[in-house]
Amino acid sequence: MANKKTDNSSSKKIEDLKKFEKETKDTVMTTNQGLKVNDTNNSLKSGERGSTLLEDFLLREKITHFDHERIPERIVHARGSGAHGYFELYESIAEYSKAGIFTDTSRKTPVFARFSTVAGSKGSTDLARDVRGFAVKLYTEEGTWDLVGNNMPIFFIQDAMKFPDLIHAVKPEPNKEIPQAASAHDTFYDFISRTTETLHNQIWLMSDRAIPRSLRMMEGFGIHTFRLINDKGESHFVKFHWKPKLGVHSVTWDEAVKISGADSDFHRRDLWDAIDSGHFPEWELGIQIVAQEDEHKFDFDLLDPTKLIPEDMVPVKIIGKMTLNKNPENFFAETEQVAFLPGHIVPGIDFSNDPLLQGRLFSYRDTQLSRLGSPNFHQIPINRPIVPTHNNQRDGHMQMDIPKGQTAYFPNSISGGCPHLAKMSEGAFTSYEERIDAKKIRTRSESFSDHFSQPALFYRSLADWEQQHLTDAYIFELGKCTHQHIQERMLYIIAQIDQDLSEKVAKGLGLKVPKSIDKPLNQAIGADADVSKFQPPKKKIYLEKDPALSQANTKFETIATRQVAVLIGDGFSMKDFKKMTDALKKEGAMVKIVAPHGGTVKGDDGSEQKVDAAVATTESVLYDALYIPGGKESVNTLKETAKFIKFINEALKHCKAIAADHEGVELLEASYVSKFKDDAAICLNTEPAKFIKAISQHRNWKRMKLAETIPV
Ligand code: HDE
Repeated sequence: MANKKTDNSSSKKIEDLKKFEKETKDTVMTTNQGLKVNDTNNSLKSGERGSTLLEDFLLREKITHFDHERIPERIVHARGSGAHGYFELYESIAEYSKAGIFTDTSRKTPVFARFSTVAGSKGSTDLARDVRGFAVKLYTEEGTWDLVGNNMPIFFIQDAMKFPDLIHAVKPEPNKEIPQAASAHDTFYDFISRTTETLHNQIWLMSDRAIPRSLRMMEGFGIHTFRLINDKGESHFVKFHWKPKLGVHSVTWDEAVKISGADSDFHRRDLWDAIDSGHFPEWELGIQIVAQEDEHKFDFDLLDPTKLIPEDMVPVKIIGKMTLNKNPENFFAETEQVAFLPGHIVPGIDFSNDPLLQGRLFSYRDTQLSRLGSPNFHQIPINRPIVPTHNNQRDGHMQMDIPKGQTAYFPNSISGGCPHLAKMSEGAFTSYEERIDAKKIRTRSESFSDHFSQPALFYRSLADWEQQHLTDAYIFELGKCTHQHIQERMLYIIAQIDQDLSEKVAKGLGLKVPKSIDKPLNQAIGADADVSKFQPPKKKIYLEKDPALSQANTKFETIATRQVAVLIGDGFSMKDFKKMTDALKKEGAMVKIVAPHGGTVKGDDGSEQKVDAAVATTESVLYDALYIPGGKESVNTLKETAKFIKFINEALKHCKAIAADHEGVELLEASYVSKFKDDAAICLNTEPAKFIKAISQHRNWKRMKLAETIPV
């Protein structure tokens, strides 16, 4: 992660946005017509005690605007956080793509990225168990390219036609509007258990990927197979990956639940603070390339969006990097109004026939019309490309441009034939000429029928602790279902992925794994289809494990931006404090002082330290690690407040790194620490280096089994 405090965020897009920015500093209040206003507190009345006059145009303007401030939230991905940045290419991939963004290494392409949860409303919690949206708008010299992906490499369904069913099943139930931002309910599992194509994304949803530690610590995937087209018109299949420089890390479910109460803006705040403090998040862009002639060489169909290409089979080639270096100036104008469309592509990139992707190409433009209210949504500052646009589209609500001239049609002679058509030599777009010889048919390809092999590959590839988290998640989610027939059907289906996993989940639910099932497994097919043709076959094993699927194999290189709570009261040892916090800060960690009260605390040398949070206003789950320096008086004061002991016990339970020096160790002894012998992440009177190493490992999962016995 880059750490540049200087503002180098300017780009063609930022300059463009500046034209629309409005300062309030040193200005006089006016109406929207520029009339200077000297009272915005009182309406115009007949007499001091009213009544209010209809004449009051100032009241009417203010209230009318307020009355219409809200626009519909996104039907999915309503809650999101965005930031500006840029993309740089490491090396040209001209052999695959003619896109300028993939051939010109001298470019710094401006981007705007938006990360989101899927199911919850705009005001829901960040730490919901959910897929995260990972949408990137790349303002290229050849037009805007939107790569609208998720933080998981596959999707729940294979055909766009099923999207409304999926979303209606996961959203709050229509009679009572419960639960908010949660998949753990009857309607979701009713649908899942009858639509086995969902199982792969479903098992990812049960994994730690669904509760990221930070938006900066998650991968992004384009999911669908796309095409890259080179200047000879040749096509290669491609999958896009964003790999975070900080590695892929998650919190535990117990933390997620508690963070939702302690700070429901946890991810949004984390992204904002990191950029604000100059710790710019970075992701590398990777591609998996499959030659045209290899389209059918896999055990799965490249067009099936519920399948990933294991990195062990086709390695990810890293080609560039995205850096986010500027927070938005205004949430509504930028993050809320940004409109991503998978149909926004540039020459050198093209679609595949993935039936999910094809449906998305319709949906995103359509939804902007009800969300942003006009076909001119592309004129909103955040949505404007950085290159000029010219065509004969005219008028519409909120038209911002003033197109000149007598003609708005093509061909014309009056305006010299302009705007004239672009030649291929001028960089015109043309669709890849794919040969198609087929009958028109409403069906699902049988090559999409394998629904168990990849969920099983994912489960096998996980580390023990990840498998445990996933099992617990299934028990939690299915435990929230009130219909036993739904739970049992899910158990039968999970057993097709892994018998042992299903047995464990069944135990948690107090049920048995059924030996058979009444209805066909996959009911998501047409009424007149030959049902037997569309039932998922038994799982195949074409790869034992894919290491890239486990977070145990991610990067553990840095403690930059990790939040370290330092627990101190008056009289803390300044020597211990300085030695440890200097070392932590040098590595880029964020040191936060948590004390019995707000204001300042005094060290044993008489100097004062500003408190970041009084213990009553914060929670252990908001930090990655904690440190307690020595100082008799300080430690005695901390011991008097039970919340400090809870703070430590929760950090222990969540397998976090903990360090203490001198008398600080006594405070630890009041916690459950004595249960943990030889724990690599409990650093008592050690050099800072050991603590730093432990924080960089994210968590000490070796502690997990024992930590579960801590009753907090
Ligand atoms: Fe979306 N999706 N989606 N989706 N999606 C929307 O568009 C849709 C799908 C994704 O930060 C909507 O502007 C259909 C896959 C992201 O603004 C809507 C289908 C993937 C975002 C829509 C899918 C995504 C959306 C709602 C099945 C990962 C948020 C608001 C064919 C590759 C973008 C909007 C942002 C948003 C439709 C499936 C990712 C309704 C019909 C697969 C990241 O148009």
